[in-house]
Amino acid sequence: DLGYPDRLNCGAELLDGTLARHGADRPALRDAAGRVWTYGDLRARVDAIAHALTGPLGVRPGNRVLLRGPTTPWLAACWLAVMKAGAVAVTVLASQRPDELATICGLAQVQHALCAAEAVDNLTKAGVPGLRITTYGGDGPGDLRHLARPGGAPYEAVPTAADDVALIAFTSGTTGRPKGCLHFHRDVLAIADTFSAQVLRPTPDDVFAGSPPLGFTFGLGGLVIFPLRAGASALLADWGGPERLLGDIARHRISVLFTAPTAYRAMLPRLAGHDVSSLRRCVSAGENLPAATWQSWYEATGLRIINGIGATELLHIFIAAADEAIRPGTTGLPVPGFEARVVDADGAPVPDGEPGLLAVRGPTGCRYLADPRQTEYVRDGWNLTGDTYVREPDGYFRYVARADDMIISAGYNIAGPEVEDALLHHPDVTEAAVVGRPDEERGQVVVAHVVLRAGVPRGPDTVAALRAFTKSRIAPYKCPREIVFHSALPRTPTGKLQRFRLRAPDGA
Ligand code: 3SK
Repeated sequence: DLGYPDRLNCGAELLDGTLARHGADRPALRDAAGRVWTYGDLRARVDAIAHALTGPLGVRPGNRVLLRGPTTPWLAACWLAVMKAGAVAVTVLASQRPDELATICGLAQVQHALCAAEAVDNLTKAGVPGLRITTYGGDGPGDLRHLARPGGAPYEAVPTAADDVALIAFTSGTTGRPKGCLHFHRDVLAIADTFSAQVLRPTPDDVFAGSPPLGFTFGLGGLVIFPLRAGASALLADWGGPERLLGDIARHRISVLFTAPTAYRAMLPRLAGHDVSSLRRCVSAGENLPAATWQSWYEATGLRIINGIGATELLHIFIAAADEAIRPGTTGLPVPGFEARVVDADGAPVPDGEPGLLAVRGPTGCRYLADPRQTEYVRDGWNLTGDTYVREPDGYFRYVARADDMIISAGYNIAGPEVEDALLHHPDVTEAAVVGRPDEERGQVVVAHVVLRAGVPRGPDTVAALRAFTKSRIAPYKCPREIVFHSALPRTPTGKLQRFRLRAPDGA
């Protein structure tokens, strides 16, 4: 029990509560150009937006407000204003196309949108009936820049109930079918008071940065909710590639980094020449972190990546480990406040050491927005994440594969990620995805899709070298029969690998 009162507004807690504890003059958010908003500046902007929302824009508590734009302090301010106004934020990715936006607006019954002026075209093209769109960061008279000038009266947050819906987050869907997940005001604070406070343990002097967008709850938590709850600050800038992130780490003295395994791999060969000495915490989630990536980062920086598994359904990370508790190659232990277990197809726990489906429950539990798949993914209060895991006898949870990604070849069960980890230990491999391809004789055969380091030839010698290397690390029956080279692997807008695309007959 996190002991929250019945009346709780997460926006007021994150902003007014933190400001009362730490003062108005400390830095809160900074943008890509290095402009800093103190907590006082942020509150003035948020309160002005909240007044505009509930005044001229006509937003009422419970109304759904779509938020769309690149990662900037403005977007975070809009989110906080929606929270304080007691409305419901529907967060989407800036990259989402008109059709996707129309679907989301329809499912979530969105009435209003706050949209970065530069991103408004696709939203207008979505043609959502009755949607009232207000831009920010533009010049027009109806833009929030004019409607919400800081300096007016403070905005008294709407006294929402702790279990009023604050946020509808859509899963990016590794299989292309998004689902809307409802989260309460108390859930927003719960992720800060569990994973962040108890595993990450930030201090008010920390400076956060990372790659996930705010339309992905990994980013919203790691770059807005966690720093604000801790009285710390965050750089809010779009992902501009590994060089840019490394430059930002040095320039802004970033101490807490949130990103995904691919970004750690992409930064590794570029570390020389960049000062990353300000980093003290590196978090990886969004995908399984192979032991090879953890090890290489540790050898290059001396920093132990905090691996975690999170889900939009649970809002943020629910299994992780930090510092001495880290066991590379495992995800870690349930975050305090969460319970996890490994179950069979009927929901019965399987013995330690045996693979099964990961089930989790905790303070942020999952509720889908009117989706018949609720019963498929949530059983008896346990959320089935769709991952195959093993619970080791010491209680650590080890990732095996996405549940539908197990390869069965000639009667053997093969976990693609184990083969990927073996390939990633090879210095010429920068990305690997291993899938099964139907085969008359064996049921399936193992096919590796690989991105090579720049300049490495894609010929048969490389194939033979990679196969021999893999065989030296894992049992021969797990080794790829075929290796296909790519310049990039297919990913969702939030960076998750889309193995289903690689399994398609053309393997595109
Ligand atoms: O979906 C994920 O992988 C994730 C990871 C960490 C935090 C939140 C999410 C949604």
